[in-house]
Amino acid sequence: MVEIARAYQPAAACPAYPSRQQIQTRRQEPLLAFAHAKDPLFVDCQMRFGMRSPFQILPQARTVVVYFLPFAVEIVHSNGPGTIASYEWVLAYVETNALIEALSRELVAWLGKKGIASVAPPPTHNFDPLRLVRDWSHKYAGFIAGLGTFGLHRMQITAKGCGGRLGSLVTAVEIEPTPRPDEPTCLFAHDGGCRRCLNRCPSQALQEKGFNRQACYRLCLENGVRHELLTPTDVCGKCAGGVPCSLRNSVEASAAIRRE
Ligand code: B12
Ligand code: SF4
Ligand code: SF4
Repeated sequence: MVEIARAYQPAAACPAYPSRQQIQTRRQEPLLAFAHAKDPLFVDCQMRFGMRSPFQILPQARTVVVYFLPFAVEIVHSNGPGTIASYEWVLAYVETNALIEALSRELVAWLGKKGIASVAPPPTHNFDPLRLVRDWSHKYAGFIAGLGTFGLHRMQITAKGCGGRLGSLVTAVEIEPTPRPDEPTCLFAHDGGCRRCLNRCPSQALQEKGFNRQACYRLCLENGVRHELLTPTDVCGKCAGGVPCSLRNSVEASAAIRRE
């Protein structure tokens, strides 16, 4: 799958994805992880958050594949300063959503030709507009597959940080699950030593003990209006820019600095 993502040529089959010449977003190598569809944490996710189980998505599910497409370093850095989402971040959001949709479509078709049934939930924009939740969480799937852990900012922090986008695919093929990390990847979860993302949030949606998703969404929509030349969208990500976990597992990175 990494090979497919690496060698990816925009498919004419996906009109949402612009031709390669038009794409400006640069990304780092994708990360990939696998969870067993019967992992008990999926049941936990169903009970605690009302998520669908892999079997409700695909009755013959065996594996949940989760991938992270990290944005190029300069894109993540561009969203560090100020309170308005940078043009580069907004463009990366739009282009990477389109890439995930195209990738999902191609993977499902490719596996289908081999007789393997698969379903890929969309990257976003399928959530309940009032409650602002969806019944499938790429983040939770990533956590179960060992791609990363949750940060204080509620996003998933992978080995390449949180500055990028997640996709997942439920498939009927059996693949050995990836081990989950033993340690958290967020410095706050590790030893309470960081709260940078809270200070970065322009809408105060993000608090140590809560998250006001409506306030976050309002700001995301405002940014969408500012960047309306791109396409109507909802985007911010200031909590993911200019923080220790933007581009790396912040706990490992700070341990490495202490060792030097
Ligand atoms: C609805 C939605 C929103 C809503 C609400 C967000 C929210 N956090 O609730 C709004 C519009 C506000 C929003 C904003 C943003 N979003 Co959004 N959003 C989604 C969407 C479509 C569904 C999320 C959802 O409803 N899940 C259901 C709920 C119940 O689950 P959850 O939020 O994923 O997490 C629950 C559990 O995991 C659990 N949990 C939390 N901590 C822990 C810790 C442990 C140990 C455990 C076990 C569980 C646990 O608690 C959560 C329930 O409150 C997902 C795509 C998807 N389908 O997954 C993208 C997604 C979560 N968004 C994403 C991003 C990047 C953003 C923004 C930065 C906007 C931007 N692109 O610039 C902001 C960040 C806001 C923030 N700090 O979280 C990415 C996250 C990437 C990452 N590295 O984690 C996703 C995965 C899209 C993608 N395809 O990449 N988003
Ligand atoms: S900025 Fe600090 S506290 Fe916030 S999620 Fe990243 S590592 Fe955790
Ligand atoms: S995306 Fe923006 S508004 Fe939402 S929590 Fe992060 S910094 Fe705050």
